[in-house]
Amino acid sequence: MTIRFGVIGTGAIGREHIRRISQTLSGGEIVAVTDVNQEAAKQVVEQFKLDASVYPDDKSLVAAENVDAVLVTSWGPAHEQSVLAAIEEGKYVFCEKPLAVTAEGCMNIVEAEMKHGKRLVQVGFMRRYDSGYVQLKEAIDNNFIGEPLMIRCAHRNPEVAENYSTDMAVTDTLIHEIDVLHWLINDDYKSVQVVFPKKTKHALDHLQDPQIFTIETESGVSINAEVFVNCKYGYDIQCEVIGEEGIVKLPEFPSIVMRKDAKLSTNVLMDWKDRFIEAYDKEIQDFIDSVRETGEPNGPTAWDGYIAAVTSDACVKAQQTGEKEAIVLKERPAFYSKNTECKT
Ligand code: NAD
Ligand code: NAI
Ligand code: ISE
Repeated sequence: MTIRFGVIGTGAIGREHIRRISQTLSGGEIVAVTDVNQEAAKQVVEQFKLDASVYPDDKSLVAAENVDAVLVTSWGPAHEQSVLAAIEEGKYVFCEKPLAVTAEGCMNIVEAEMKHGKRLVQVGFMRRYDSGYVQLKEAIDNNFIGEPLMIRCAHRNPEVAENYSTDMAVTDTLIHEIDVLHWLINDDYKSVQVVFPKKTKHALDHLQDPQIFTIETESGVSINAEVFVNCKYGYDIQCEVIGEEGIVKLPEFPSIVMRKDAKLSTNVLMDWKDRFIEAYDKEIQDFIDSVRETGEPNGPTAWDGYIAAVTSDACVKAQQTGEKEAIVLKERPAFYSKNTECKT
């Protein structure tokens, strides 16, 4: 059975995912698209030569009879409404992060999915499919470094759009670390504090950049996470876990090694699309395969979306207060007790 996708939001990542589903992956096809900018939706049909209908809005797309699964790649504040509409219709849904922009919105989705009675939702936290993070997790789970004690990580973008605001360092950017780090060390977050170091001259007036988040986990692991979105030199993701018996660290992204003009160098990527290209392929292939084989998606759940939203709310509060803010989750429902195993 081919999974027939309807896509809501045909912007940057919507087009990327349409390309991968129609040209790279197997078992899926694009049969419907919509975007608040209807021209963008029409263009995508032409650009990728899709045999797909253009719908006026998310509700009509979700209701279309030939749509089996919905891909939500609109901007964050629109996600909740589209995901709830998909659940209401009993359709599978792959939703880009954030699942919803508030913890309450994520809980609405969690409750709707539990009421439906089986899993329909997967959230686009693709780092769990990245081979570097998968190797870190294997090493930690196999006790290679003993108990993790500290994590040092950095999320650096060369630049951001003018509308990128201080809170988006959390809701748009740090959210990937928020999701992947608790999964990596099998722990829960307890508190967060934020400091703003000296500001780069490359950031617009309204944006604090860089920012440093100190997150403490329930077991006492201390996480130091830098977000620096005007770093200029490249798109750079770093993560080092320091344990009682040793250290594990993400590999550098592969590059040829160059010797020229008395210099030894390697390339640094400039774009997130390239850094996680294999992880994006794997997460959506896993979604397609799991739905076809088991009738449920297998990757990051709506509950993972909720954990990220609660943590992200505390991080934004900590940006505003300068104080240490508590991260308090509701109890995990039995419905989400099974640990997801991302097929990589
Ligand atoms: P974008 O602005 O390029 O595209 C968003 C598109 O959605 C636009 O075409 C816009 O017109 C459309 N849209 C907005 N609201 C809509 C609605 N209610 N109905 C239909 N269409 C709507 O943004 P993007 O960079 O593609 O990001 C989209 C989403 O993907 C965001 O949630 C973002 O956080 C996420 N994202 C994730 C990653 C990742 O690494 N996982 C990377 C980039 C973006
Ligand atoms: P974008 O701005 O390029 O595209 C968003 C598109 O959604 C636009 O075309 C816009 O017109 C459309 N849109 C907005 N509201 C809509 C609505 N209510 N209904 C239909 N269409 C709507 O944004 P981008 O970069 O593609 O990001 C989209 C989402 O993907 C965001 O949630 C973002 O966080 C996420 N994202 C995830 C990444 C990842 O690494 N997982 C990377 C980049 C984005
Ligand atoms: C973008 O939305 C992403 O999700 C990228 O992975 C991230 O690096 C970037 O900072 C975000 O804007």
